[in-house]
Amino acid sequence: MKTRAAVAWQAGQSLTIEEVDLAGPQAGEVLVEIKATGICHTDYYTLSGADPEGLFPAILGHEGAGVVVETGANVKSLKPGDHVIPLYTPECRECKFCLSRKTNLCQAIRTTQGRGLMPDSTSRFSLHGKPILHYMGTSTFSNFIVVPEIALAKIRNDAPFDKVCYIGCGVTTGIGAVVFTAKVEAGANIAVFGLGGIGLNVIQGARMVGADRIIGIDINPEREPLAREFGMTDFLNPNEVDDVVNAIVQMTGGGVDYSFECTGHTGVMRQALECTHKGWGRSIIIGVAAAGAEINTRPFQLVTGRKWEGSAFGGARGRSDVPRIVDWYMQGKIKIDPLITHTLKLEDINEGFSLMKTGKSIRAVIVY
Ligand code: NAD
Ligand code: DAO
Ligand code: ZN
Ligand code: ZN
Repeated sequence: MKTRAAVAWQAGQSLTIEEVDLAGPQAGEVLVEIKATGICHTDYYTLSGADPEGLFPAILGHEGAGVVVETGANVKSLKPGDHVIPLYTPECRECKFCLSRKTNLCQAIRTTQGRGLMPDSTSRFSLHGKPILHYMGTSTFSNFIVVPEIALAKIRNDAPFDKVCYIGCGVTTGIGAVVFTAKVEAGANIAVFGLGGIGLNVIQGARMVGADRIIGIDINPEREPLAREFGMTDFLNPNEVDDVVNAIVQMTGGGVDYSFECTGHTGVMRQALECTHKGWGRSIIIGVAAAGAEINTRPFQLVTGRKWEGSAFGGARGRSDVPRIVDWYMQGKIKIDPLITHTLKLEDINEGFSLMKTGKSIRAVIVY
C-alpha cells in the first residue's frame, strides 16, 4: 500500500512529504494507522545530525497514537480496530531484561531497531524501489506504519489521539521517572531542572504522588506560570541566584530527597546530584547529553550517600504501564491538554520543528 509520510533524507535538511510504499505486516507484526503524533526533541536531535546513531533516509517520529488496521500471522494480543500507542521501548515479556523485573529496557528487537529495520532485518518502507529506514521502531511521521506486536500498547478506545499521543514519549518519560524509576513517596521534597516537555511532566508526577516541596529550576522565566499550574511550589532561575545548589540546600534544610535532570546539560546534571540530601539523596538523569559528553562530580558526593541514576522512557514497561497512564489522563489525575501548545497538519511538520527549536512550543502535535 501507499502511505503519506514526512521523509528525512539527510541530516540538517527539512523533511519532505512523500507517498511512500509500505509492505504489509509479516508474522508477529501489525499495520497501524497513525492518527496523531507529537514532535519531540529526540526527533530533532537525530534530524540535526548530532545523533551519532542517526541513519538516513528515514521516517522519524516516535510519539504517536493510532488504530490497528491489520495483523500478521501469530499476532494474538491485538485485532483490527484496537487503539494503540507505538513503543520505542518494547515489552516482549520473554527476554532476559523483561524477565529480570529490574529494567524496562527490553532487548528483544534492539539490534534491528537500532539499524532502522524490522526484526527480519528489512524495511517495510520504500520509495521508487529503494528502502527508507524505520526510526526508533515507530516512524510515526508516517500515516501508516508496520510495528512488531511487542512494540504496541493497547489503550482504551475513548481516549483522544491528539492528546494521548504525547504519552508515547514525553508524558511517560516525565511521570514515569517519578513513579516507576524513583518511586517518590508522599511528603518528599524534589527538584526538577528544566521545565520543558519532560520536566513539566516530572512536576505533575510529583504532585500526583503527594510530594511536598516541588522546586523547579529553569533559565527561561516564561516557564514559571505553567510549571506552577502543574504543581511546582517554588521557582529558581539560575541566572538570578549566586549558587543554585546552595540555594536549594538552604531552602530544604540540607537538600532535596530526589532531583530530576531534564535539560541534557552535563553541568546541570552535576548541580542536580549535588543539591540532593546527604545520606539518601537520589538524582535521576533524564536529559540526553550531546554525543561523547561526560559527567563529573567529586566521588565523596557518592561516598556520603547520594545516588546518581538514569531513567529511559520513565522506567515504564510500555504494554503494561502505558494503558494505565492513559487511564490517569482520562480520570483527570494528570493533565495533557495545556502542554499541547500547537496542532498542525503533516504538511506543516517543518514549522513544528521550528516552534520546538525556538522554545515557542511545549508540544506541537501533527494530526493526520
Ligand atoms: P525542552 O527543551 O522542552 O526543555 C528543556 C528546558 O531546560 C528548557 O525549558 C530550558 O530553558 C531549560 N534549560 C536549559 N538550560 C538550562 C540550565 N542550565 N538550567 C536550567 N534549565 C535549563 O526539552 P524536553 O523535551 O523537556 O527534553 C528534555 C531532555 O530530555 C532532552 O535532553 C531530551 O532529549 C531528553 N529526553 C529523554 C528521554 C528519556 O527517556 N530519558 C525521553 C525523551 C526526552
Ligand atoms: O536498550 O539500549 C537500549 C535502548 C534504550 C533506548 C532508551 C531511549 C531513551 C532516551 C532517548 C530519548 C527517547 C525519546
Ligand atoms: Zn521523545
Ligand atoms: Zn523483552
